[in-house]
Amino acid sequence: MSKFNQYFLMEDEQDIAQYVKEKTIIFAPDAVLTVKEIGDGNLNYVFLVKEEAASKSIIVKQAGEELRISKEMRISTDRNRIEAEILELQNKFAPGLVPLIYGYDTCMCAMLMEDLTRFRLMRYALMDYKTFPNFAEHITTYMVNTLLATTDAIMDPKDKKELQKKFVNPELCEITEDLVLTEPYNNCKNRNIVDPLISGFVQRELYDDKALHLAVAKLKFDFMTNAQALLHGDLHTGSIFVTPEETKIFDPEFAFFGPMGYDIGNIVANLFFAWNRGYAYGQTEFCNWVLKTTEDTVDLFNKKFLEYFKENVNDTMAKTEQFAEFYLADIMADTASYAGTELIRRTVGMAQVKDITTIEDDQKRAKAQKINILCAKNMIMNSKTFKTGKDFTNALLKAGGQV
Ligand code: SR1
Ligand code: MG
Repeated sequence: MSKFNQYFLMEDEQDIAQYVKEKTIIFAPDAVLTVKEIGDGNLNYVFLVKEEAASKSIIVKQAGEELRISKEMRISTDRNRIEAEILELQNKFAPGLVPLIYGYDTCMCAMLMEDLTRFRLMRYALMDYKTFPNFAEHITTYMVNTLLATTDAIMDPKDKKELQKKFVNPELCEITEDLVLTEPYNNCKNRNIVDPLISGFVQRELYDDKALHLAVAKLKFDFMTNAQALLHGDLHTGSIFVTPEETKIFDPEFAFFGPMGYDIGNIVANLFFAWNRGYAYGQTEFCNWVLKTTEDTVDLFNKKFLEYFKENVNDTMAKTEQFAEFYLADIMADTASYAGTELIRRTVGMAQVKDITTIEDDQKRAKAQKINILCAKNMIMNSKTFKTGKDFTNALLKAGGQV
């Protein structure tokens, strides 16, 4: 019997080589393979498998029962199935913008996917102040096509409910409910990581601010109950591969039906982390590109949303005049709010971002963290006033001027 008929974590590179030979028709039994673990996320193991002689390569991604970020955290390995299935679906909605999936193995909780190692992880490229002229165009097509297409306005509500059954994702949603929408405001599980230089600021601005707690409590319950669209669920710059020409969005294991502003807000916040790093290191040209890209992302999303809505709306009541604009205004308010929660959780929560943590100068790092928090609070507390790209970048620049 094959050793791969019972789940175990393939930590050994020889296991991976044997696995792909046995379980795929891509490599012959005598192929000479090189295997390298290239995973960079908090959850899974990712291997690059290459057969140099035949110029073939694939990626194997396996879900472990314990998370990489913390051995105490155990979540269902079914997340890998969710990821493989949603990527196949998204490839229909947004062709060319997600990696190709070659197969999924329910026993080993492993998926085989297209090798994208010619791309760079966007977070690291931004940390080197690289710019990507097509990014706003690509990410807005991806978001409009995957998010709006899975709402009740466009999709047949019965088909949508069938999809909802497939993408119920309680354990990964719980991670977000805890790490993004609870702990940053009270440290109730004692897992926050607060830079000592800003501990007084965090106490005052986050832990003691009751009005903020109420606003975030409302957001948490919106996240848990508003099954608006099929989200990526963790759409940060570590879930995006880029080249100067192309963009691929991957790693949608947190996918579920939720408020679409959560995805859009994550993009905005992660662009702001890149800006903050550039600002700390005096990279003016790069910072201007980030601001322009944020504005283009919001404005193009609005434009493409209304076009897509007009062309594809099916629900009779959703065709009512001004409904699309009303729906979009709510999405923009959610975008501002969830950009705020992402900025805050990556600054004081358990899972932080290298854009900020690697700012070497203590004072500059503290300043970046304070900008994140002040900008976030403005976006959460005044979310309904956020409509255009400039509204978002003005909030960031205003926070920068206050610190
Ligand atoms: C315990 S997992 C921590 C974070 O990593 C993932 O990428 C998600 O962002 C999650 O919140
Ligand atoms: Mg991830």
